Amino acid sequence: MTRHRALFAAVVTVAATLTAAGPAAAGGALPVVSPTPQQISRTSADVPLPSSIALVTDSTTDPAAADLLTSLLHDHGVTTGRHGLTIRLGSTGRDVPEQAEGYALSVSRAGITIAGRDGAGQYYGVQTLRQLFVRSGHGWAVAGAAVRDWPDMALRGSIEGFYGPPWTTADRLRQLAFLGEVKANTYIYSAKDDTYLRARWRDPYPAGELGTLGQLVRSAAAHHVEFTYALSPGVSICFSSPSDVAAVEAKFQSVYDLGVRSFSLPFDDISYTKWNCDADQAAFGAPGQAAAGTAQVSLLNAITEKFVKTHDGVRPLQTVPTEYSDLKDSPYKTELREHLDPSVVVQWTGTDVVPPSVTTDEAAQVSTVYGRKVFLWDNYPVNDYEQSAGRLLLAPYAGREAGLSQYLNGIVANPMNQEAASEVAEFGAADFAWNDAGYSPARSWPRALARLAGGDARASAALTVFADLEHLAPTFGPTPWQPQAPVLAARAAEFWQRWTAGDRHAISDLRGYAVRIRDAAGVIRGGRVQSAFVTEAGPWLDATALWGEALVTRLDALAASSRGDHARASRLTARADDLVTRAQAVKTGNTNRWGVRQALVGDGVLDTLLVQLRERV
Ligand code: LTM
Repeated sequence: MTRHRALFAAVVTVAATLTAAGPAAAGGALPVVSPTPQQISRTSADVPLPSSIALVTDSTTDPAAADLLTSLLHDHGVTTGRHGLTIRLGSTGRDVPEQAEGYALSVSRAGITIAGRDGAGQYYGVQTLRQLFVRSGHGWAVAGAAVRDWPDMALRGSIEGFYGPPWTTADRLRQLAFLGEVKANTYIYSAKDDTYLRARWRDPYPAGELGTLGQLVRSAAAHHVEFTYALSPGVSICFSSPSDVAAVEAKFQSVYDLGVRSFSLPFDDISYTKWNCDADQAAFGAPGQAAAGTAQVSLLNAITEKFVKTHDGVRPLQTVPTEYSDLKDSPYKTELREHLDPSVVVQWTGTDVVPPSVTTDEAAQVSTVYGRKVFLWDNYPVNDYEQSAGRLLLAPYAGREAGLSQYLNGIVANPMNQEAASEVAEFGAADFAWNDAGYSPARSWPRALARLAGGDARASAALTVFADLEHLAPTFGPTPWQPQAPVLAARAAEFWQRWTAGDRHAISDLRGYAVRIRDAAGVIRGGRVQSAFVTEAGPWLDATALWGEALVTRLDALAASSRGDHARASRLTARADDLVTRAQAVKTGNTNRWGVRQALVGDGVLDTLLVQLRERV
């Protein structure tokens, strides 16, 4: 980041923070808007929303933005007509940022104006307006504000790129709506176990499958999300075979006809130092890294020439190289750097498959190695590998350095097999990709949880307790990049310090938190939390209730023994032992590559605390 830009970003961030949180001009603090806008300020008091407004559109108005605005108004009891407060929606207006997908929004008693640089900008302006609605008596008002906003990264969203059961159509439809809501514009369809994408990549889609894909493509467009179709032929392709190249084109054509305009040819997780046909040996020489690079480049360049450049509206082709998780130059990477068409977008996962962090230095280095800005395939919160077995990954999106937008052309998060649970981390990834300088995990994470809780404050607090117990973010090695249960661990440490100093009141303080753990599942299930999340998290919620009850019971046993009531202490210890056994027996469903496992809850912290407490009784 240049010094000027860093300074500007810092000023904007401070301004946004002050206006969102502190005392402001007439009307007080603004509601929080996510992703964090580049520029937002309070300009007037809240504007009451009448029962009817005049919606002014023109030939530049984006249909998806207009639909979203109309349903937003409708949901707030407002009809659109010719009279009342004026709302203008289009691509003309003063102050519109020059960046693609940017928008300017102003709300005052004179009216509301949303002017987008393009259709997406208009749509994002409406998504911001949605967050400025505030309760006013029995009705609604809109916070008086001026916003100028644009994304820092061109590509933002998710890649369904995990192993194990692919998402259902309902999951994908929910994901596409979610992406639009958080101003993310990319969904890459690359499920490893979707047979038509990888194992049977040559086979044409049956009519039913095509129908479902068409539904997803239309839904993506309605949410301003680019549906990127990723075909992985590397497991069996003969690179030098004209019929295999034609098979790739035919598969792309079949989804182009459904409206797909963005394509990828990933080569991750294949054996690239052996050929799938003898003809490749003749065409590219003995198998090896450099030869693999040449063969892949030949396909990527051919598809760019024969398909991307010959079809209207198609975006630059994307790929995932076979070497995608390091910074070292190699004969393979040299081939890509020197011969791959410069328009092809290259993905990279960081310095490892699941890196502990991603820095600007690393991103700068990798762009030198690949000869272009790269597109981060971020393996968080994916949970398809052994270290993640039995886990939901609900920690914040963190460890990505501000300034990455200078070196990356985008970020897509690889989610869990559980779609709704993935939205917690994805929310942060979208926030970061929109405004990396303004991003703070500590601010973004509670917003992600509050969103999941449907704005229900009690459920949001319960989700925070639950997410602390599902906080561990593993790497491919033994050391996690985010720790398990940091809040509970800190409370346990404080408890032992006080206990050792002879403070017996420490028990009741920790017991208060144990009750919150015990009750979290009930509050989440009884609150306004997204129902898909409640279903997905079912086994972990069941286990949490049992672990929480075990902790409450252990603390009661300790209290009894410290009062000298040993009979009660021993009864409670036996009961807690039984609860621990039952908690350990709760299994995940068979919804992951790793099959049925123990549903892990606060492991390494909660179980350790229970053992330590038992020893003191
Ligand atoms: O990360 C990449 C590029 N490929 C695969 C993913 O499909 C998989 O989900 C992750 C996590 O296990 N690891 C990979 O290597």
